Amino acid sequence: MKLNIVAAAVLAISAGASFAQNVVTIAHVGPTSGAIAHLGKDNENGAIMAVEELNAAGVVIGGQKVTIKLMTEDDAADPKQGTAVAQKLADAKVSGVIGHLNSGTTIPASKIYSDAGIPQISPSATNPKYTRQGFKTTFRVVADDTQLGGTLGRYAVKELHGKSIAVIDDRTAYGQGVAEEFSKAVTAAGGKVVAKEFTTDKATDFNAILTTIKGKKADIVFFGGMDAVAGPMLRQMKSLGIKAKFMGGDGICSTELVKLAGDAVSDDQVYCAEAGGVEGKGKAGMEDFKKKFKAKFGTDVQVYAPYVYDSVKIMVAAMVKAGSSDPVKCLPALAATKNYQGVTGPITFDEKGDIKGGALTLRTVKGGKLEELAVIR
Ligand code: ABU
Repeated sequence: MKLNIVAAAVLAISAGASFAQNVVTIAHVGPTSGAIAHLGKDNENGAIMAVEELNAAGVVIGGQKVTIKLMTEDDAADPKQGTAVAQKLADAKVSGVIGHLNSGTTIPASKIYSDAGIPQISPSATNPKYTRQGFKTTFRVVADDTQLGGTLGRYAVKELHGKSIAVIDDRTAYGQGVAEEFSKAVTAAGGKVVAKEFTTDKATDFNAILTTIKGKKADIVFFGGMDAVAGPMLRQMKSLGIKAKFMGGDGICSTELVKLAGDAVSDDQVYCAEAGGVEGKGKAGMEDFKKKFKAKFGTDVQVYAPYVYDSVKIMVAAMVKAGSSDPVKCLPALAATKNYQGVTGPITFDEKGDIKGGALTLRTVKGGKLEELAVIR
């Protein structure tokens, strides 16, 4: 009998089961290979930092001291690889998933986590569909593309006084979605979209679409996509003599964009928005996080590492509150997260699992650095 219990425990550990053990396994998934590996690694580092801090402080779940184990997986920003990783994590019966980074991987993976009953918090996927599928397992700690595209579209017309606006997207769930919301908001604000072009998230040559846009005399170019594509696009705009302002969502709002675009960017030419933001006293906490992050990893935060950090801590706080890492017990506690004071600001989930009253941070590039213009709610 004793032997059977030991054997069962060993079996559970080798199968990756993480509840009812003194090791609780949480997974992080993002693209740590490919063109946006710098963003995936940024997110992963946020998870590593949170887990190390939790274990150093000590975590007690249901009266038992536990160690949080972080499983890190690479989805390469590829929907197929994303679902393969999700199935692997479901089979391993992880207690929770933080990720994925891209909407194009997060949305298909969420069905697998939902079927397995595993709670998932995305720190960066902004396509609204993610939390609108009726799943009880999906949570998001950032604003969505409706808010991002809508705010940037209004800003383009009302503040930047754009008259002829060109829109490009990369045909991903994120790029296409944010570009559509941007276009709608431009039109609603009385602006004119003079060109709608598209590329892919792997393209490197944009001369044909940029030449079309030049012909339409666009004064603003909006790009729905990621920094890895936006950087070379900005360089090609410069070589074609296009002096238009360049806008994008959170996918281009990274420290890497400035490096990728190099001297192709002039001051006040690029405008982008991060799908979150802190104000007032919250700023000191964020600055402190960024300093600790740089000291630990030797690199600046790209965009979403602090949101991953908060996501891990919220997930563990829900387990502590539920007294169990069993997703069945933890999920209601996670859904009930209210006014959690994270480094990214206060977090309360609405009935869909979205952050209530999420903020945006509008930024521009000045002197080769991303500078904050405003936090908008
Ligand atoms: N939100 C920008 C990057 C991630 C995504 O939604 O695809």
